[in-house]
Amino acid sequence: MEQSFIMIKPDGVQRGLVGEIISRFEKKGFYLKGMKLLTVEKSLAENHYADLSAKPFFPGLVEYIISGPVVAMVWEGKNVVVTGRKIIGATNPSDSAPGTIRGDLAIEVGRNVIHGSDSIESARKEIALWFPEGLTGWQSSLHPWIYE
Ligand code: RTP
Repeated sequence: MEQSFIMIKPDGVQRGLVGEIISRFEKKGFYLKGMKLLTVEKSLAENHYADLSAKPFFPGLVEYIISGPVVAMVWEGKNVVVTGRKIIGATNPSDSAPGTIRGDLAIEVGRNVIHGSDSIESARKEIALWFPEGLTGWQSSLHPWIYE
């Protein structure tokens, strides 16, 4: 089944939003397949955001991601990549709809609380990058109550 890499950024951890964010994904019906709290090495942050390395905000973005612990997660479910992005909301919280994580919990683009993979291919790469040790292979007993 489809998986997405979701990361609560340092501002989300520092502001005590971990439970709130996890709750939104859990309540939707997605399965938590991997989770760890870690302080990010600069090389990992640069690698994760390599596509943005030419952007003027790149150095600030890397400093932000390494500024404190993050919660790295893998969530699983039907259409979790696209639906996860909808739950998260637009990149700039000024444009994020109320009811989304960024729309409800953030103000500035450079402190937008959470990352979510933007495609199935990105998710595959990001999960391999952040969870080289692999994932725990549990299955939810709630499956028949979430999927027809
Ligand atoms: P993310 O990768 O973190 O989920 O964000 P995204 O796909 O919604 O947006 P992306 O364009 O990939 O940008 C990655 C992160 O860079 C920061 N950013 N700052 N100062 C700026 O103009 C600016 N633009 C983007 C944000 O933290 C964004 O989430």
